[in-house]
Amino acid sequence: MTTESNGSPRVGIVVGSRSDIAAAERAMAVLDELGVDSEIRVISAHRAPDLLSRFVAGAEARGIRVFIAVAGLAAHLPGVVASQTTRPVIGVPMAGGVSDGLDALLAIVQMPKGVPVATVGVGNGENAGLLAAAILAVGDPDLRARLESRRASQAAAIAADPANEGL
Ligand code: RP5
Repeated sequence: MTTESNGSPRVGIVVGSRSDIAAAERAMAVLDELGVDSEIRVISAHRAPDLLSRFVAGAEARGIRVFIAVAGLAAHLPGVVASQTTRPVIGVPMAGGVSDGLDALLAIVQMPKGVPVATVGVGNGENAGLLAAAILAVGDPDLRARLESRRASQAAAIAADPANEGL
């Protein structure tokens, strides 16, 4: 298990392998930009199931409000995390394997009923971070304002593209 943390984390990001860490870092970067502290752990659901359970239980007690779980191949990590918490869990499928990420995408998005996992696009750590922030923003007006401002900047940058002159 490894920790990267930037303060008192509200979002717990867990990856199934070190090979997934770039997507986790993209989630952490966007959360950082929005003033949301997060942490990254490297814990395989099938190679270290007891450690994963300890992480989920301990994370909740430390104030984690939302989990992001990043995994490839059979990609059961997000579902296993969700089975142990009622906090929202966002799954990030990773490319690789026989169908270059389609396997992980279907594994995560096709979570059977009773225990939901939200799913973002293959490798899309940035959207996972933004969705985690949107969930937290429901009860945090300052964060909501920062999210709205980010959206406005994004739209302004597109409007400023020389191809859009005169619109
Ligand atoms: C999954 O298997 C991980 O999430 C990773 O995406 C994939 C490959 O893992 P490594 O072989 O790189 O450890 O458990």
